[in-house]
Amino acid sequence: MAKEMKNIMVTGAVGQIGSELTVALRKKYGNDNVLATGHRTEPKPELRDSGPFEFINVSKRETIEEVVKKYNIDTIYHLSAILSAVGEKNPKLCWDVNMNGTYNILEAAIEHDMTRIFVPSSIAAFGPETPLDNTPQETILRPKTMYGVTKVAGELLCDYYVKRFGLDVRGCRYPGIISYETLPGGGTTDYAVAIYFEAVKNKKYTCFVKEDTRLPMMYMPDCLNAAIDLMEADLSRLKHYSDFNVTAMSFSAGELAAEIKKHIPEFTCEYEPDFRQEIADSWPNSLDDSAAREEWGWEPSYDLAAMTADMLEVLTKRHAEGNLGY
Ligand code: AKB
Repeated sequence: MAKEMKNIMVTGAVGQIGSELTVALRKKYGNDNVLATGHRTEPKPELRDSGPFEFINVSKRETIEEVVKKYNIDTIYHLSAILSAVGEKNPKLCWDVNMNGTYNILEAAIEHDMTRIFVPSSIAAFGPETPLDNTPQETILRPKTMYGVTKVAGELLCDYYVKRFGLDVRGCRYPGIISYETLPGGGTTDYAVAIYFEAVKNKKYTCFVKEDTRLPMMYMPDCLNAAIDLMEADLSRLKHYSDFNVTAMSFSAGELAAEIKKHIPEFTCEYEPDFRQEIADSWPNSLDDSAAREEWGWEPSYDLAAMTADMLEVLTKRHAEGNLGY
C-alpha cells in the first residue's frame, strides 16, 4: 500500500511560490500538518499564524535534521532556491543553496524513509541550443546560467535517487510564475509580475527585456495545482519523475503590455534590456507539456486574458485600500 503524506514540510516557504503553496497545502491537509520553513526572512502573519514555522538553512544538513525529527516529517516540497538573475550575480551561492540544498533534502528523505518529495525544475534547464518553439520533453539540456546548471543537475540527481534508492521524488519544469501575494526575488521572468504592480501604481513600466521577448508563463493558481496534482498522482502511471514540462501560456513582453492596456488605457511600457535579456533569449518561447497531460492529467485554467483580468482586479482593489505591498 502507498505510504501516506501526513507531515509535510515546505522549504522556501517565505518565497513567491512557497508562501502560497503552504497556505494551499494547509487548506488541503490541515494547518498543523504543514510545517513552513524559511531562511532569515520573516514570514507574513498569514503564514506565521496559520501553522508551524521554523527557520532552517538547507545548505546545512543538521538544521534540516532538527526540524524533520521534531515534526516527524514524511513529505517535503523543496522550494528554496536562488533564481537565475541572482544566480548570475552570485554563482557560488546559487550552487551552494540549489545543489547542496537539494542533496541534503534527498539524503534526509532516505535517512527518514520519507513518503514523497517535490523538487521543482525550471525552463532554465534549457539553453540556446534547445529548440525554442514547443520545446519537447526530451531535448538538449545545455543551459548557460548557473541556475540552469543546478536545475539540470537537480533533475538528474532526483532521478538518480528514484532509480538507485527507490525514493519517490517528483518535479516539473516551471515557466515564469505570475502572482500578486509575494513578489518573486531575483528571477529573469520577474518583469511579468512587476509590470502589473507598476501599471496599477504608476501607469507606466520600464521593462528589462525587449518587447518581442517571448517566454512560457503560468498564473499562480495553476502553479499550485501542478505541484499538488503531481504529488497526488498515481506513481504507477508516471514514466517521468522530476522533469515534467508544464506550461499555461506564452506571450511576448509587448503582448503582455497590450493586454494590460485593455484594462488601463493610459498605461505605457518602455523597454530597456539589461543582462537578463541574454538569459531570457536562451530560454524557450513555448513548451510541449503533453507528457504531464498524459501521465498525471495536467491541465491549466488561466490564459493571458483571464490572468490579467484577475491580477488587475486584485491589485487595483489593494491599491485603493493603500495596501498594494509594493
Ligand atoms: C527565473 O526567472 O529565474 C525563474 C524561473 C523561470 O525559473 N522564474
